[in-house]
Order: sequence, then structure tokens, then C-alpha cells
Amino acid sequence: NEQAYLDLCQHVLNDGHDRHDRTGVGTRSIFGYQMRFDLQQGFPLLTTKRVPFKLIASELLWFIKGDTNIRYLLQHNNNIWNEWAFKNWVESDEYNGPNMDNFGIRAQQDANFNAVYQEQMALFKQYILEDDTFAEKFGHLGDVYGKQWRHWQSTQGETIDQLKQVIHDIKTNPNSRRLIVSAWNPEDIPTMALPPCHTLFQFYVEDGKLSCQLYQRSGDIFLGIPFNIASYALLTHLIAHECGLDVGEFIHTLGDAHIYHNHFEQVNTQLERHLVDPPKLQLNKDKTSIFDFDIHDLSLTGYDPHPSIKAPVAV
Ligand code: THF
Repeated sequence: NEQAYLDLCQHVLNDGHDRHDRTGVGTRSIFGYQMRFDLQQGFPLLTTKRVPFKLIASELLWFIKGDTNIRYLLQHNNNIWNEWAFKNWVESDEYNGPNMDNFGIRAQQDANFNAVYQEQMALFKQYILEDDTFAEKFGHLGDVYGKQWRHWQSTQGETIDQLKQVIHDIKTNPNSRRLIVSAWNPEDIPTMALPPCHTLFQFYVEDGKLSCQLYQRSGDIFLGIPFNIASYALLTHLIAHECGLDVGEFIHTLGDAHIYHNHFEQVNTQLERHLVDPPKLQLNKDKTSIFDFDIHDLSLTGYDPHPSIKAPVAV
């Protein structure tokens, strides 16, 4: 299972194309790749570096709630979406602190600037947590995953709950070839903080087992993809649990799969490590509906990975 991920890393390092990208960092990338993870073989959280499961779980529960405001994430000590909300604030009329243009790149290249940036980011987080009006205004990431999964806006003025619908369809029509949830809503792309990387996913039921395939248009191999694999594996477990099914496979199909130029050293470190046994996922058996789950209803046993490896995130 995890070997599929390590093979992807090696393949991109060896055969990828060096390219400029939106963030200015530069990547080495390939186009089109597929990995398969048999969920019966254990939960696919990487063991060649520690991956913070709690952050993955709180992010997924945030999507499932249909929430698009980072306040919930901050309340769960989850900082992975901060930069995108912060950007809205510092580009707004209400911001009158030090200049934060291109803060992502500058924070990595200039220690003095980084100190100023960290200060502004700490203030931003404090305002989001303590000030309802501020959170309402600047905590939103636009019409990202939670919005499209649970509250897709139709041109007829109706709201479509794709996630509820797909669960209903899995229960009542498991052979359907339309078990799809799409986060890609062309009309909403201009108002999203970041157009969805996980564009669309589809379910398949066979032999009492639920499988899921994700089409991801763009994947940050070192930081994002380990999160994405675990996140969709967890979603598959949750939906299988609600539908009374076992888990089958998670199939991860990638468009532009890239390693940022400032992650090469980290990837090479990881590739030198040996795999250990994957963990197992435990779900609270007293809950059935995935909409009732919270962070305490999810846990892992037997997770004993190699140490985490730090890397800067490109904004
Ligand atoms: N942008 C980029 N450049 N990469 C991404 O992976 C990414 N995401 C989301 C949106 N934009 C993206 C955000 N997801 C981390 C992990 C996932 C993220 C963002 C950041 C990260 O930094 N992980 C660290 C630990 C962080 C911590 O402990 O707080 C890690 O070591 O894994 C694609 O989903």
C-alpha cells in the first residue's frame, strides 16, 4: 500500500518535468498517475513519516459539516488552511498592518519578515477565535469543499446535498454508476480561496465492500497527498460504516502530481526509510450517521511511524 506512494515520489524525482507554478516556488511534476490502497490491509496513514491524523480527521469532519470557515479548524488546533484566509484579510481594506504582499515566499526567504508575518498571523488567529464579526468576514474560504458537498446552489435556487444523496444512493442502489460527489463547480471557481484540488469522487459497491476513487487535479506530493489519502480512506470507512458495508479499496487518480523544489531533501530522507505495519482505524460503534461523528469517535491503534519531517507549505 504505502509502497505505491513511495513509488510515486521516486518516479516524479526521476522522470518529472521542472516547471514554474502559481506559487513561485517551482515544482517537478508529472501528469496522470494512479495509486491503489486496499483498505482491508490497514489504514493508509504513512509510516515512513509521522502524519498528524487528528488534523486530517478534523479537516474531514469540517467538510462533512458543510463548514467553510476556518474558525472550527482553529478551535481544533488545526492550522492547515490559515494562509488562505489570512490572504483575504491582508488584501482587504480593513487591514492596516505591515505590508504582507507575497507573504508565503517572503516568509521563507527573509527571517526578519518572517517574524513580522508570524506576529500578524497570531493576531489573525486570535481575532478569528474571539471576534464573531471578524470570523464571519475573514474566516471564510469561499465556496470550497464543505459548500459544494452539502450546499451546492442550483440555478433554480435550490440547495443540493450531494453527500446525503450519495449515501442514500449507496444504500438503495449500490450498483449505480452515478455514485458521484463533485466539488468542481465552474460558476463558483472565481470566489473560492483555492479551486478544489480534490475535484470529484465516486463510490463502487461489490461483494459487500465499498470502494472510492478520487480524481485529484493537482497534488502536492510531500505535504498534501499523505493527508488526502488518509482523508478519503477515512471518508470511505465512515460511509461504509453508515451503510453497513465493509471497506474495499481507495483508488487515487492524480492529474498534475508535483514535488515542490524546496521539498526534495525531505522526500529523499523519507525514501531512505523502511515501511512498518500500518495502523488500524477504530470508529465509535454507537454512532451510525456520519453526520453525528465528532473527533472523539475516531481513533487509531498501532500507529508507530518514523519521525515527522518538516517542510514549508507553498501558498
Ligand atoms: N496548498 C499546497 N501548496 N499544498 C497542499 O497540500 C495544500 N492542501 C490544502 C490546500 N492547499 C494546499 C491544505 N492542506 C499541510 C498539510 C495539508 C494542507 C496544508 C498544509 C501541512 O503543513 N502539513 C504538515 C503538518 C502541519 C502541522 O502539523 O500543523 C505535515 O508535516 O504534514 C491540499 O490538501
